[in-house]
Amino acid sequence: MKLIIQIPCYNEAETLEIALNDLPKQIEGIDEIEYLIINDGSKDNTVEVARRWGVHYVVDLKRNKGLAKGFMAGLDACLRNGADIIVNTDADNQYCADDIEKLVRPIIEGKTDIVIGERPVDDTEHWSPLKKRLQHLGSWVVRKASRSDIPDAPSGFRAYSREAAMRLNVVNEYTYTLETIVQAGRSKIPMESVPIRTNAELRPSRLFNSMFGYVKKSMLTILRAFMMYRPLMVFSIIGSIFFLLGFGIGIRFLVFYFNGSGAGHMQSLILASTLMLLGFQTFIVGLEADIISANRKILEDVQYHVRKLDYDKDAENKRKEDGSGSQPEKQVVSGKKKKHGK
Ligand SMILES: Nc1nc2c(ncn2[C@@H]2O[C@H](COP(=O)(O)OP(=O)(O)O)[C@@H](O)[C@H]2O)c(=O)[nH]1
Ligand SMILES: [Mg+2]
Repeated sequence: MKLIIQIPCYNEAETLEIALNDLPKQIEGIDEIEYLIINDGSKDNTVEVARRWGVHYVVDLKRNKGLAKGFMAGLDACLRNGADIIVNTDADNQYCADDIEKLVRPIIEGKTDIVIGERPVDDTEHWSPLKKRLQHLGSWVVRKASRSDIPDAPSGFRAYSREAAMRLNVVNEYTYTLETIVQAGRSKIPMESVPIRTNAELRPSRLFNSMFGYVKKSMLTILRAFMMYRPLMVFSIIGSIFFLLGFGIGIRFLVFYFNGSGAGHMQSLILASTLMLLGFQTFIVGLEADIISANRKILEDVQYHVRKLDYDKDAENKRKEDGSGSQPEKQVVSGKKKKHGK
């Protein structure tokens, strides 16, 4: 069984080596551990630090594409290189690397496909009370949207089985953490959480630099992900609000009308019919979105089978290459193998 530990990096030259040094070299039940970094257009010498340390793979994106795209590019490379389990951790050594063992154990034992590390949010000293409350609120919304019981949704310390990684899709550009939980929950991919430890802060968070920006982007991401899986419900709620508002105003008009003063309330009649129409139209849009979402499920299924063929073939070739004793060139760019001059 092969484990690849991936680290998304954006200008992480200062802390990456500390994070890499802490990574486990062996884990019971795992035959081989490899290390991969995703360099997302860093302006510093992140790549040099990683190469000097001896990571097996560097996914080198020339321009910054954001954490979500970087994460997916990493998964792609891990799958092509034959990972049976993929662990994601941070370059700022935020997570206690010894707990990677706890993350992978339920997958090795075949109990689940995704394991998410639960940080001790309330005991994290360098977080403000507001940030702690927002983390809890965000996780609660994700639990509702995904119908799961994951206590710490924004945690980036996770393990995925090969099967689960092949099914994942991220369309937003901000973060993969929330969307993947909604997708896994709604698609009924087995998922569980284990408590993990965190380390002292080496640098401030890059993703949580503005409170307002973080909340806005997170809420939009969750709403969008939820709408992809339950569009009819969302549009029905919005449509009902318009319709009921119009209906109430219409009743009010009828009361006036039957009391003989209907002529003075024409505006109410227009507003009532406009709102009711709007509500009805919104419901129809919901039906259309529901059909699109059914198509998405079919597309996801097709995508899974195409990925399986593609990735399994690459992984098999890789195994043969490794087995033949030749030293394979392991540096990769965007998931594809790239030859480097010596
Ligand atoms: N690929 C990629 N990774 C990023 C980007 N921004 C941050 N990261 C990485 O994502 C991880 C989490 O970032 P961090 O600032 O620690 O956020 P936090 O853990 O949520 O507070 C780190 O390993 C960063 O290097 C980005 O734009 N692209
Ligand atoms: Mg971090």
